[in-house]
Amino acid sequence: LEYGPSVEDSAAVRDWLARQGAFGHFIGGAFTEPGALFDTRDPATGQVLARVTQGTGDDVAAAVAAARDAQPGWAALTGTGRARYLYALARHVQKRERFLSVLETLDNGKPIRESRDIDVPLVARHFYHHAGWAELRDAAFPGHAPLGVCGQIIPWNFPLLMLAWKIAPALAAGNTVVLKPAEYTPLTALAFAKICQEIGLPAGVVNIVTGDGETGAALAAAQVDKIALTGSTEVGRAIAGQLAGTGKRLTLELGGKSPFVVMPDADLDAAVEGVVDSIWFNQGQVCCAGSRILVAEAVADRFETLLSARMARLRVGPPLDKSTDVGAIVDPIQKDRILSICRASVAAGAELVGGAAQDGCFVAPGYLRNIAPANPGFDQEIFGPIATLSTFRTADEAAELANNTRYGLAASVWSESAAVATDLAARIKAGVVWINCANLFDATAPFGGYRESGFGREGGRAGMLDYLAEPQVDAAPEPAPT
Ligand code: TXE
Repeated sequence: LEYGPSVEDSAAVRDWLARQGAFGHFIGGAFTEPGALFDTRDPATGQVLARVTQGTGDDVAAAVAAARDAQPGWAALTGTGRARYLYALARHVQKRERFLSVLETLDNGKPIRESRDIDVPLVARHFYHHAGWAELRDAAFPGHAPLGVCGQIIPWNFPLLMLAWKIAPALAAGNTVVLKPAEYTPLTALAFAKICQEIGLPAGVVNIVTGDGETGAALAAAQVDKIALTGSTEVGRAIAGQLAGTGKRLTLELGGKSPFVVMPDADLDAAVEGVVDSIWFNQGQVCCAGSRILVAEAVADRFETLLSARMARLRVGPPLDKSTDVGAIVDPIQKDRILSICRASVAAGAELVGGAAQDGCFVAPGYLRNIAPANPGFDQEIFGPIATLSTFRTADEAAELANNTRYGLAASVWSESAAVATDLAARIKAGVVWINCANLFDATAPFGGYRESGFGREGGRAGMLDYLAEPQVDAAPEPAPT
């Protein structure tokens, strides 16, 4: 594998960061003067990468005002007019893909292979797809109007991809946006702001305000028409309370504890690879990670032997190294959180295989076995590279265990029989059920949850509808002449 970003690229990206000095917000098409600053660090080394502005209520208000001013002009463009900008964003993300994937890996700690081959290509794909929706909007959604100004709050696990999931449909529908990236990973959003300038996106259509949860709360309180959050269930609950009675639209994409069900007739080698993609991808910091492995008792021993052998071959290491499988956890706080849920699970009777804490922000892949549904690790989102492993005897029991959760974001079912797989899939309450695969994403497929995983959909037609207002119901039509 002699292509792709290398350590030399990382020196170029660090130079670029050093030249920027401190970052202000991106408001009305320009970067503001930096204000009170906070550090964003490389979790793999602990080094400060850049200093970024903590957004105040006034900053948020200025960004919302810029978005408000820009919205009528943006909505008045033809669909083809808006599509041209979305295509340009997609092409420029592709043009800068090496830069963006190195920057993402530095700020987040994910393996470069993932940011290069998954995150950044999916970002471009998302903008291309939604350029199509911009052109189709009036034909596909007659009478629908954009909502206006959308406030968007995103997490740190897929920083640029979550930005694309939020911004692309909002713009395609004719809205303008104020987006707040997560405090751990603001850098690719700021690089994206530079791309908006580069393609000549009209000022105020995209505004980026950096900061922590206080900035997010200020955005939810501002004069916006919609809030879209991807984040923790706790923050989702707080924002839902804050918005109650305001008439603002809300979509929430929150946590999960998704089942990964291995039926007795599954291809076990393939299922083990599925686990790698499911819970050891992105250090397990994935809302739809298949974090609860449920395996048929008849094949459980064989499956576990294959699983532990595969796990031992995963390389934990420097995220910029192309041979790394498991990179750094985003922040020491998240590492502590992972370890504390593991400790509580072991104290409650589970056995931890692998999963050792390592120096710095690293945790080896692992899984909790002998874990009862009452164990905290069975129910709590660990959000790290640690799965749970339990067994079932019948398909009924598999369905019951799969649904034994307060979440409902995703599930994955493994069987060589289409009938067995589809029967079980239909009985699992989750926004997406993958069969013989896991963590596959596409811009055409709506993504979202049930229960405490949130509501609203992102991607495809359903995702567009969440950025559009229902058509006005006209006065009763004239009665037909008799
Ligand atoms: O999330 P937060 P955290 C889960 C996961 C993880 C846990 C904690 O289990 O371990 O949450 O992560 C902004 N009003 N997920 O604390 O706080 C915040 O600044 C408005 C799953 O990092 O929810 C950031 O931009 N905004 C999840 C965003 O919310 C607020 C991804 C998410 O941060 C706010 C992330 C407030 N009061 C964590 N407080 C997923 N669904 O993938 C914080 N924010």
